Parts: sequence; structure tokens; C-alpha cells
Amino acid sequence: MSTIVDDVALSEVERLKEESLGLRGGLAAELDNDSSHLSEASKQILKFHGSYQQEDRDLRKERKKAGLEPAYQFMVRSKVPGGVLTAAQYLLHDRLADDYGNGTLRITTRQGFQFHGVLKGNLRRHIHELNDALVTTFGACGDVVRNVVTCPAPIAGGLREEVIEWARRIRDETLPRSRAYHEIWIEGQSVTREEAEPDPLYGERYLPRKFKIGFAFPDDNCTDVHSNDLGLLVIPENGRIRGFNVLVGGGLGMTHNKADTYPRLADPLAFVEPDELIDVIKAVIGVQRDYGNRVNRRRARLKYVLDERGLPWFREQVESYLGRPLQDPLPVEVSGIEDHLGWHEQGDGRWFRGVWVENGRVLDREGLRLRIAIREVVARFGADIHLTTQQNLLLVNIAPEDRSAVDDILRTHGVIAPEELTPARRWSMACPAIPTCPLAVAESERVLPGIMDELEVALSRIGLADETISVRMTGCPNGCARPYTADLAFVGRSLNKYVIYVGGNLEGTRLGTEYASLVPLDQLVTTVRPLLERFRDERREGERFGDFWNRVGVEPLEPAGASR
Ligand code: SRM
Ligand code: SF4
Repeated sequence: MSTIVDDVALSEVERLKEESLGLRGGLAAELDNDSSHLSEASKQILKFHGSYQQEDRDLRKERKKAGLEPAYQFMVRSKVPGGVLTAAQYLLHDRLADDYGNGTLRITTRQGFQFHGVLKGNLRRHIHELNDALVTTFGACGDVVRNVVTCPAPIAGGLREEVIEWARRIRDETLPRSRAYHEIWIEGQSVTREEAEPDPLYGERYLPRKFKIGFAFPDDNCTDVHSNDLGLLVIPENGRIRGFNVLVGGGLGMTHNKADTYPRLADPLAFVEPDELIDVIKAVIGVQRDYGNRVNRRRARLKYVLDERGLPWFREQVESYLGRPLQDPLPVEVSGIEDHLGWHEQGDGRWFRGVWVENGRVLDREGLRLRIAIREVVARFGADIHLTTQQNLLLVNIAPEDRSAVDDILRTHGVIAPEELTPARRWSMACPAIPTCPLAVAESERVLPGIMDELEVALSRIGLADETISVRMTGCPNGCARPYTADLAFVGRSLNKYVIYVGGNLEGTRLGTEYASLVPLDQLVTTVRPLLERFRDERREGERFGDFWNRVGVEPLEPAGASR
């Protein structure tokens, strides 16, 4: 396998991966020692196993002052292709949130569940128990293929089940070959090995960076397919899958003030028939493995290989790895999106109910006992749980006669029905940010509900209460809640200050542009208000907020604090 970089210049993570002997390193031994946290090297390797070392940032100052070490804790992420969990798997997640986590479950923007607040001493048991229920965390994080996303809604004749099977197949085909995960978490060993198992797909250094794969349907891009390194647009024909348009080079992460990092949407590369899909995916991964940047992790995603070398070069490489020419992509693009909330027939006599989960946090708090409600529905009616990439969940396989009982349970526990939400809140998302995310420079999940309260008042006064606008917020520019494809986004810039983006769209086919920077949290809505008013006054019939500002063009404001 050819690598394009000089070994001397490799980033530190590259060395760690190579020396870890198949993702083992010293992790097993460190899990058994008395320390509350891991070494730098083991922290990196742990990511591949689906967990991140974090600290409770709310306690940082106080503990530092008291001369204490940080309040170390771990985030554990389960990898669930298409977000599909059986009732039993969900109930296990629910129990583990209490047994080892902080009592909440976080639905992620890639259809996984995250546990926060797990202590090191509980990590082995936690991950072991998930595996007992056939839920893996292997590859949920790290420089490998991440959770494969696809529409989780069981829509009759919608080919969804078939595509979920494809997502599972891709997971199986792209799981690292190393037995390290099995040894550490399932067998509970502390052994070290002399050598790693050969891994034809990943080699010894795995990929230069995380690699994301997602499916979508032309009329339903509920997964934001263009934000993936490798997007697969299903081409349906007469009730079957004719093939897939392969899109390459999506990714949203960027760093403020580093112009050579930026969000990018995936470009169409080729049309592939179902029987060649796995080979093409492996060829694309192979090119990224061999040509992706292993020196600078900020520039290591596939999108930069594409921009540096061009799509024609990339296509030639994929063809050469594949050993045959690719067909041109079909002229099919995304044209719609669904959030799958509320009641829908499955076509097999049963129903599913999409439940809105504010910023993906399944919790119990005053006025809302969401975890209890979901647990009760799952336990009583055997409902399976499907997670969406908008951080919501679907209660699946409900008998028609049980629908009103399900509604009663949800209502009595304070769960808001989707039709009671304003469209803006219904389509809003925030990343976790503070207190768990070490990269957050500003709040997100904890402040978006308040911002939405303010925005709703403004929208109502302006006469836009029923307007569908996607609003997304993140605590830093990494883009975890996909802010750059939203109609309106607030991206953390520094403590309590945000960059405002406008002009993306609900369908996820366009990036927004920067409108204002360094806007204090308490001025976000007032800063956006003139944009809403002008939209109301000058929009074309049926035009959406993001479409309007994309057509008209935004003139960026001077940064707040600079002379205006
Ligand atoms: Fe993310 C890093 C949370 C989806 C781009 N992301 C992180 C970490 C692990 C912080 C860290 O590295 O220490 C965050 C943990 C926060 C916490 O406390 O839990 C984190 N990312 C999340 C989740 C939970 C956000 C959410 O609101 O659900 C999502 C988990 C998905 C999953 O189940 O796998 C999540 N992250 C995304 C997405 C959206 C997507 O994939 O559709 C993106 C943008 C798309 C992309 O990858 O380009 C995203 N996360 C990043 C980046 C920037 C990567 C880059 O290319 O620059 C980082 C930072 C990094 O990797 O260095 C990051
Ligand atoms: Fe953390 Fe930034 Fe991702 Fe939010 S966007 S979870 S702050 S890395």
C-alpha cells in the first residue's frame, strides 16, 4: 500500500495508531489501574472503541481551586446502523444510563446514542453489557468508517428496510479486523499481543481521519447526505433499488481563522449498481487511506483530497483501485425532506409515532418525564426504537388499537406532540457542547431552548410564526449539529459569542454564508430580526427563509465590538 507522506512528518496520532498493534496499545492495562483517567496515548486509542475521555467542565474551576484533578468522566457512543434498535436494546440503553451514566441518553445527529458521565471504573462493564445486547461501540469514533446513517422510517414501499440492510452490511464490511475490541470489552482480557492482525481495508494506520457514510432518497434527505465523506443517493425504479449515485467529499468541520479549513458538500462521482456497491465503497476508502493527509489532521478529511487533486483525478484513482471504469452519475438530486414526526402507517397494519426530542436529550426533568414515557411505551407495547439524524426518535410497530394509549402516556408525561410545536422549533438542533465537550468554546444544547423561546416571540410578532426555518446551533465550528446546511445557524466563536450563518436549506443541499460574527448570546435574535423582516416583506410566493437569503445575498455585518 503506498503512502504519500514522509514518515518523519506524520502526526502524533499516526504513530500511536501504528504502534497500538491493532488498537490495543496499553488500554487494557490502564482500564484496570486505579487512576480516574487514561494516558494521552490510550485516550486516542479508546476513541476507536467508541468512547471519549471527558471532564465535567462545570466543575473545572472549583476543582482547580481546591487543588483537585479534573472531574474525569467518559462519553460512550453506541453505533447503530440506520438508528434501528429493538425494544430490548433500547431498554438496556435506558437502564445503563442510570447504572453507569448521568441518567440521560443523547440521541446523536448520526443516529447513535451517547451516554455521558461514565466513570473509568465502569467502562468495561458498560461496554460489555451493550455488547451482550448485540450493540457495538467499535468504530463509533476514531479514524475508521463511523455509524452509517439512513432513513429509519418504516414507510411502506419506501425501500427503507432494504437500505437499512445495506447500512448494516457496510458496517460489517468496514469494521476493523482487529480482535482488540473483543479481547478488551467482551472477553475482559488485559493481554498484550506481539503483532496486529492484518487489515486489508485499513492497514496499520487506519484512515487519516474519521470517515462518514450516509444514504438518502431523492424525495427525502432526512440524513443530510451531502455532509458525508461518502453519500449514497438511492435511485429507486419500479419499487426496487436500481442503484446508487455515489457522492464524495462532504464534511462540515472548520476552524475559525483558518481559511484552508471549510465545510464542503459532497459531489456526484458515479452511478453504481447494487452488486458493485461494496467494491466501490472500498475503493473510495482505499484512495482516502492512501492519499489523505496524515501530517495535518485539520486537513485530513476526504474533502481536501478532492479539492487538492480534483474530481477527475479522484475518479481515475477509484477506477484503478476498482479495476474497472465507473458509470457517470444519473441526473438525480435531492428534492425533499421529512422529519417523520407524528403518526404514520407502516403498511403492515401497524403504525409508527415520531417523537420530538429537544436537542436529542432523552431525560426526565421538571415538567417533562420523557425517559419514563418512552420506557413505558417500549415496555408495554414492545415498540422498537428508531433514531433519526434530527435527534428525534420513532416508536415503531405499534398496533392501531394501542395508538391512543401511546398518546396518553406521552401526554401525561409532558411530551409535546409535534403539531403543537412551531415549525422552527420542530426543525431545531443543537450539539452537546458545554459541559461535556472539550472542544466547545460556547454553550449550545443548554441555551438553544431559550433562544428558540425568543425567536418564537420574534417570529410571531413579525407574522412568521408558521414559517418552516431550520435553526441549528453548535458550541464551536466543528459542525456536529450540521449548522452550515441550515437556514439559520449560530456557531460558537468564543465564550457567549457566536457567528451567525444564513442561507442553507432544509433539504441540506446548500451551505449558508456568514452574516455576523462575535454576536453575544443575548443579541442573537435581535441581530437576526432585520433578516426575518426583510424576508417577510420581499419574499417570492412560497419562498423559504434560506432560499430567499441565498437568492438575495447577505451582506456580512461588521463583527460586533468592531466600529460600525
Ligand atoms: Fe462531532 C468531535 C459530538 C456529529 C464534526 N463531536 C466531536 C466530539 C467527539 C468532541 C471531541 O472530539 O472531543 C463531540 C462530543 C461531544 C459530547 O460531549 O458528547 C462530538 N458529533 C457529536 C454529536 C454527539 C453531536 C450531536 O449533537 O449529536 C454527533 C455524534 C454523531 C455520531 O453518532 O457519530 C456528532 N460531528 C458530527 C457531525 C454531523 C454528521 O456527521 O452528520 C459533524 C459534521 C460532519 C463532519 O464530520 O464533517 C461532526 N465532530 C466533528 C468534528 C470536525 C471534524 C472535521 O473534519 O474537522 C469534530 C472534531 C474532530 O474530529 O477533531 C467532532
Ligand atoms: Fe463539541 Fe464543537 Fe461538536 Fe459542539 S460542534 S459537540 S462544541 S465539537
